[in-house]
Amino acid sequence: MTPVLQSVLSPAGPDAVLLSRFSWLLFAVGAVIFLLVVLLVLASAFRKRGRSWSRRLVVGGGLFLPLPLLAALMGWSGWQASLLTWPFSGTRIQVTVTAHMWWWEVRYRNTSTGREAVLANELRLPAGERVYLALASADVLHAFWVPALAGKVDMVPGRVHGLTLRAGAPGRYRGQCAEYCGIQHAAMALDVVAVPSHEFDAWLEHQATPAELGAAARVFADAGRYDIARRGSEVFLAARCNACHAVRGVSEGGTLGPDLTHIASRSHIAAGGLPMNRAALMGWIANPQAAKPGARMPASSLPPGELQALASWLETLE
Ligand code: HEC
Ligand SMILES: [Cu+2]
Repeated sequence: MTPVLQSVLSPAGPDAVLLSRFSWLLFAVGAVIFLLVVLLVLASAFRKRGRSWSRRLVVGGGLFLPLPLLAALMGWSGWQASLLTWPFSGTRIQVTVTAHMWWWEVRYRNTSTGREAVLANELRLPAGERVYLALASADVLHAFWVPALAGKVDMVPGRVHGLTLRAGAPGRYRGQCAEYCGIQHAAMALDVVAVPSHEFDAWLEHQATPAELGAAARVFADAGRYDIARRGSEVFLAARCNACHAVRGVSEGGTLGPDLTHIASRSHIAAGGLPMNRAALMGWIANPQAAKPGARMPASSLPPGELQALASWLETLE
């Protein structure tokens, strides 16, 4: 896997390649014009009195040179824009990405099997395949931007914007909300992971299955830790985490916060802010405001034993 990438200068999809080539062309032409203008200014500053050629040069260079150049660039940019992937919703995999203050809800629908899967802050794609994204917002203006794969698309409340994305090669890319949406706008990252097609299908099938209550037994071979993890699911319900969070197979319906059914299969929590491990989970659940001031999740005052049981259980939800 390549390192985490969030740069328009390392394009990894057809649209990003087009955009980056076009940006370099604009930069090159702009640099040439700039140099020419500097030369003309110098020439006119050091001209000998009484010579009229420098005036003609400035008029010609300042007017007649830029006009055809800019007109040509405009024509070129229109042509390049027409080559960008047109949103096409007939793809096998369709994903609804809904922006929330300040995290991403990612909902998959496999159009051939009809199966649905919900996760958060991670978008997995089969490499080389076109995937249709329906982009929406649950609250305010946000914008979807994975610089290595495609251009930005605004997410306007009450509307659905289409984007057809294709990652050229397996790898890990990074997306970021690109429209100011409140205090934690900068901490609203999206992990984009492109994997080989067969891996993707197995992954999606797994994400679509409800949480396996016996998973704790498999993960923790020793009985003591297994019991702690089992207790975690009881604490989850008793502490009313399910008012906002769904763990399919345990409690459904909570939609104000991320779906936690397979939270341990992701690399980060809190939209890229914290790594996914038990210590980070315990810190987050005890006081989300410490890591992400303003986050729309209240602190909880669970006794240390219950907090640990809860985090241990979440850690088994792979
Ligand atoms: C009032 C609704 C609400 C309640 C109650 C709530 N949460 Fe949250 N939770 C959220 C929101 C919203 C987020 C997303 C925060 C962000 O990243 O900005 C979140 C994020 C999380 C995350 C990180 C998920 C991810 O994939 O990034 C975990 C884990 C979590 N909550 C666990 C819990 C647990 C355990 C409880 C019960 C003690 C709980 N939450 C109670 C709303 C809630
Ligand atoms: Cu934002």
